[in-house]
Amino acid sequence: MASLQSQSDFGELDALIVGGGFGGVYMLHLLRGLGISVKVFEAGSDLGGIWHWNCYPGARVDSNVPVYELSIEELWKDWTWSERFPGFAELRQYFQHVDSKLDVKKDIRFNTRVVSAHFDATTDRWNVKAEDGTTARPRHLILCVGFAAKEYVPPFKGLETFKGIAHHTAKWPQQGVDFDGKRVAVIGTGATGVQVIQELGPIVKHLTVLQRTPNFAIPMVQTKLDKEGQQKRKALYPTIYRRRLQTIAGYDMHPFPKNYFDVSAEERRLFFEEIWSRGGFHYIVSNYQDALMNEEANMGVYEFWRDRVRERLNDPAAQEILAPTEPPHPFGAKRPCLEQKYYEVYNQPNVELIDLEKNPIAEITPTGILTGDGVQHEVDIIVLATGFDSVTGGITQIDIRGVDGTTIKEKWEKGVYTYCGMTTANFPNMFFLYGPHAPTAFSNGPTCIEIQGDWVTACIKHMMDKGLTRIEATREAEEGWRKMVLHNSSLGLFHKAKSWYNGSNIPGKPVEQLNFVGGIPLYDTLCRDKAEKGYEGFVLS
Ligand code: N01
Repeated sequence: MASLQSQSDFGELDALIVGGGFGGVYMLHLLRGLGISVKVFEAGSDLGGIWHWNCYPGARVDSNVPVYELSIEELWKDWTWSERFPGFAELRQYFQHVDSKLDVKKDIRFNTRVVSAHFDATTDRWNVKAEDGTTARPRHLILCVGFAAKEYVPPFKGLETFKGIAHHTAKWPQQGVDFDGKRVAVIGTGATGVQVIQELGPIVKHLTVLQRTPNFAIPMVQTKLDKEGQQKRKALYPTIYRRRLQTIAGYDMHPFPKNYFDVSAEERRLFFEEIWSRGGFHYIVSNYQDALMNEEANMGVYEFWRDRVRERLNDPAAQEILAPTEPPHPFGAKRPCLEQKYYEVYNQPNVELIDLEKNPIAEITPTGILTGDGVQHEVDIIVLATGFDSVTGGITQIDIRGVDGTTIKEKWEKGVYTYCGMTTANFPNMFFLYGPHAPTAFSNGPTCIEIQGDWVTACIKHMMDKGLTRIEATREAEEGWRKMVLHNSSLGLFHKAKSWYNGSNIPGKPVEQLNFVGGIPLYDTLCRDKAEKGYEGFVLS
């Protein structure tokens, strides 16, 4: 079925969803079930959200299947993956499978970037405009833009003068880039940079890695999956999906119910070896329950990681840059990523590692990158793996104006206020999924999205049943939610790292925890509780 492309004024809708990734597709499916009029506007040319935009070399999910997929039986019952951690191409195929089952595209307008949404208090509707002039007047505006919809390119002096190819990873050309025989620089070693580096190191002529802060990357332990094995396990999928909701991060793993110092050094060693060998996020999520709370315990967790990594590096200088004696921040306080042979890349003769902490980028020249030591690194391609204005940027980049005309950007200029991590006062009938003050960064995406999608759908149904046209969080309720989010975070070590978790990766952005740290079960319970109490903290009319 072809998607909507011709109509430019959609008129009054019950709901408009922005974004066609996991969140948007799930919302569309649920809202159709209410029998209401609902459409999706998606900036990209196809389904997938983050998996549409992120097609850089090596792009792959750090969450394992089948927890990283929607729990809708119609979708999982005859879908199989080829790997435990699928790459972007297979994730895109999954979205096409979703369309073949749920026929979602017929209600999605692609190539439609929403640029403004103004609330009209006289009709309790949103006036929405897209870049190409498309308009709609939905009752409910549901932002499913993900946490990484606004990429960040640092203001490197001279970047515009570079004569080779330079792309941010989130705007990677869909047709790909030819790396054959090329000299490549990668700036940034977050989850994205690590994936690019391990993919390109073995194939390019020369690779220059420019690292500011080391990433505490842990082994992915990728495995091939076969169809038969997956089919056999499908009887367990409903239980697996139910258990996602009972785990702190919405996966299939729990923190170990003991403190680091409850056991002997030998016990710890054995335990670390065991969770290390499982791969995935086990070395963080399944670690001792105080690993992210107690600095001494955290240091022990770091040291085991450091020593494992150093064993894989031949050069003592590289060992100190990539896995320093003293960590720059607590282990896990900044997002570690999963790697496959990442560290071995630095043993290759064609790979050069630059420590930007000691030798920063002075400027980008027409033919390469000049570092502070006066050395010009000649390159043909620059990969900007420099991250995102995460969690809030995808929302604040849209001109969204609430009841009194204030924009969401203005409202969140000095700090984020949300209620239940899905709504914010002065912006009635607006919901956001996988955004600020929700488990977002600390959660498996589909788990968080399903909790929120179910909640928003129940809320809209409640309003329809009661003949209500407006719901708005109160200022008091969002003050309370914000306090709780910040308090929970202050109990751990998260504030001890500069990270996109807390906005400190973006110059000028307020530095505060942007995510709900309390875990999936608590978040789910709190949101349900508000609904069960008649939408406590909201004004409905
Ligand atoms: O972005 P990042 P990312 N000069 O912000 C460096 C998800 N993701 O795209 O650490 C030089 O983590 C910056 O340095 P520093 C995942 O949740 C998921 O890698 O600030 N360097 C850092 O090294 C992830 O956490 C998958 O010192 C500069 C890098 O750029 C999130 O997306 C795959 C700089 C940015 O790292 C974001 O990851 C990939 C400057 N001026 C990503 N400014 C999956 O598995 C920034 N940097 C789904």
